Amino acid sequence: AKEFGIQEALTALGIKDINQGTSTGSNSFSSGEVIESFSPVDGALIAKVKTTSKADYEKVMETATTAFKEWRTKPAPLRGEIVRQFGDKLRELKEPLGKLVSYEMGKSYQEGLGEVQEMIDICDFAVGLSRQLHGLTMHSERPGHRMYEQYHPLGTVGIISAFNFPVAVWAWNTALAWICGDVCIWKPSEKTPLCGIACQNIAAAVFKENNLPEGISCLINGDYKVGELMTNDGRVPLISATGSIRMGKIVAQAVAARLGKSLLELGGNNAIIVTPDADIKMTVIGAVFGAVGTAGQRCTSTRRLIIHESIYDKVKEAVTTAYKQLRIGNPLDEKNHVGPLIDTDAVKNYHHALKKVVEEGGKIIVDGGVLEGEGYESGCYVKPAIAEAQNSYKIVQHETFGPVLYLLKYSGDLENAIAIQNGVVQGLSSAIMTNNLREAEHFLSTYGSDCGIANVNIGTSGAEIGGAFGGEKETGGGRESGSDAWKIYMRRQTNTINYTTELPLAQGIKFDL
Ligand code: UN1
Repeated sequence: AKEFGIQEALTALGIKDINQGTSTGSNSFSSGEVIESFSPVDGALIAKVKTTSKADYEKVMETATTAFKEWRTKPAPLRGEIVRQFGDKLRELKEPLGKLVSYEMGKSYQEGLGEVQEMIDICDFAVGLSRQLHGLTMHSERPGHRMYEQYHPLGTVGIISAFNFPVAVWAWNTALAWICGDVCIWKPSEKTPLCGIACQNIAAAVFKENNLPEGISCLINGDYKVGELMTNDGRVPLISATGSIRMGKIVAQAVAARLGKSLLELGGNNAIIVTPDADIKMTVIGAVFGAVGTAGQRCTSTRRLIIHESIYDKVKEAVTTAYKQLRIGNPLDEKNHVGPLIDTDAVKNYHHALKKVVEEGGKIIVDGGVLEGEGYESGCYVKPAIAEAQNSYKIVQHETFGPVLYLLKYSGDLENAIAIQNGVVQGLSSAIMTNNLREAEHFLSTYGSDCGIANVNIGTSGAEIGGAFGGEKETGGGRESGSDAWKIYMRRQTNTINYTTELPLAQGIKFDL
C-alpha cells in the first residue's frame, strides 16, 4: 500500500492514529467494542474503530435532534449553498478519497474515483434542487379560498449502506436529505468503517466553517445491531437501507411495525438480453464490465446473459476471449481490471456458486479459482468465471456477490427472452442489446422488462445520478438519487386558506348555527 500513497491519502482525509481506535466528529461518542478493518488488497489491518453503544446512540440522537431544530429553519437555497461547499471539498479530496475507497473496499482506483465523482454529481444536482422543492397549487372548490401544498423536512433520516459503494450511496441520500432540511445518521458497513469516518470528517469541516452544528451529519459504527437501534426508533421517520434482500426484509418489517417509512435498495439479478440484431462488440464491453467491474459486487452487476440461439456460439466465443485479457491484481495499480472480493466470506460464496451451478447441471466454460502467490496474500483475489446454465437453477435465481456470469440461451421471439429476464425475484437493472427498433421498444414497453432500470445498448451497471435509482419486486421498490426521489425525504402538507368573512364547508354541506 505504501507505494500507492495510502498513508498520504489517510492524512489528507484527517484520519490519524488508525490503530488506536479512530473517533472523529459526531462519532466521538463511540465507546463500544472495537471492530477491525482489513484491506482486501493486501490483507493489512488498516483500522480499529470503536462501535456505537446504546448509550452512545442516545447521545448521537440528541445531537441530531438539536441540529435539526436549527437546520430546518435555514432556507433551502442556503442549505444548497452548504451542499455546494461540501461538493467543492469532495473535488479537492477526490484522489485521496478514491484511493481509500479502493484500498478499504478493493474496487479499482478508477472505480473509486468514479464513486467520488458520483458524490460530486449528486451535490451539484442537490444544489439546483434546493431552489426547486416545488409543490402544486390547486383551485379550491370554495369561493375566496386558496389551496396549495408544501414540502417540509421530515427530521432525522437513518442511512444504512453497504460495503460495495462505501461513500456514494451515503452521498445520494445525504445530499438530498440535507437540502430538504433533514439531518442524517449514517451507519456505514462494518467492512468499510474508515470510508465512513473520512466522509464524516469532510462534512464536519464544512459545517464548522459555516457555524452550523455538526449533528446535521452523524455517524454510528458497528454491525446490524447498531442499525437496529435506528430501525426500531420512532424518532427516525425514514430509514434508507442498501444491502441484501435478507437485510431489507428485516429492516422493512421493523420500520413498518412502527409505521415509519423505508427506502429500500436491495439485491439485483441483472440480465442483458442479446438478440440476433445486437452489436457484438458493444455487447462484449457492456457484459464484461458489468460482470467483472467491482469484482461483480455491484447491485447492478451483470449476472445473466440471455442470448438468442442463432448467435449464441458467436457471443460465447467473444465473451470468453475477452475474459482471457482480464488482469486481476492490486486495484490501486491502474493496469489491473479486477481487484479482490471484500473478504474471505465473499470468496466462500463465490466458490459455493461455482459448485452449485455444476451440481444443478451447468457447465463452467471459464474456470474460476482463488489466486495465490505474490500480491495475492489477502486470499480475496478470484478469477472471474462463466458458466452455461438454466434460469430455473436455484443458484441462478440467487444473487451471488462476485464475478460469476451465467450464459442462458433463448429461442424464438423476444418475449421468450423477456420471460427469462423477468423470471427472478429481483427487479433492479436490465438491458437489451439490439439495433432493432421494434425489439428495443418491446423491451421498454408495459410487457417488457419489469425492472426499475431498463437500458438499450448499454450494460446493466453504471447508472447516472440524474435518474431515479432503484428497483421493483424484492429489490425493495425504493428510488434514490435523481428525478423526484427527493420527495421521500420530505413530508407533504396540504394547506387551505380562507380569505373571506364566511366559512363555507366543502362538499356543499350546510351547517347553520
Ligand atoms: C450499488 O451497487 O449499490 O449503477 C450502486 C451503478 C452505480 C451504483 C451502484 N452508479 O452501477
